[in-house]
Amino acid sequence: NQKAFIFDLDGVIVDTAKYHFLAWQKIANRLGIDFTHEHNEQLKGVSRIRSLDIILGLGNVQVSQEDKDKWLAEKNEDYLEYIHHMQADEILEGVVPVLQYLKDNNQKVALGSASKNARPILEKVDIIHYFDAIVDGNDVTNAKPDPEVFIRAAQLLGMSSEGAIVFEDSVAGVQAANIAKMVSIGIGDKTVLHEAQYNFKDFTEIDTEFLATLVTT
Ligand code: B16
Ligand code: MG
Repeated sequence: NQKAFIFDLDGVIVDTAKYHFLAWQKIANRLGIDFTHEHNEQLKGVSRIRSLDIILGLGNVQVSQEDKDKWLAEKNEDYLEYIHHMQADEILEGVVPVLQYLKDNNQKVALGSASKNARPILEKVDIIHYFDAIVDGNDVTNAKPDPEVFIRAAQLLGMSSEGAIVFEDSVAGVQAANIAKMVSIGIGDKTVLHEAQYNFKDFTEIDTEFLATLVTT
């Protein structure tokens, strides 16, 4: 049996959410908007543009399109500074053994991320070779919870959407997987990701027995 296994990036493979937070917080501060870790939860899995709109909404601040473009560029420049220093030790625990198991067992592996910086991050942490296909924020027009990113990933793998398996840390991403009729696996807080078909705190909780079940069912 061969299945399509699709991984989200941020919060699933690496914890880049902390860098997104720091970069957005600087922008928010300069706009005079209070931006906390709790607010940051809303930005998970959400596109860059939508993230800025959410932050502006928090402060009830309105800016011109020109200024928006400026803030988006500044945020990304700052974020790139952070990810420039990333190394393989920032891959979240348990991820590589799962990727290795899938490779060893002839499974198809893809990335399905909202980030436009996905490729350089995978290269930085040196795991890009595990992926048979990559679909990221540069390739899609509709953001999660729209299932476009995952459907395209399955297509690129030459596999059908049905039966594909998605690992996600965001509510929007779990919803996207469910809409695509894929198997949704929530990574993180079970109460937040209660719409997922399966829940795990992190990849250290996923054993080969479970992966074997996914492959055969
Ligand atoms: P960028 P994922 C998402 O990545 C992040 O969760 C989200 O916080 C971020 O705004 C989005 O990527 C866009 O990222 O600014 O790098 O294009 O979780 O879908 O891998
Ligand atoms: Mg994510």
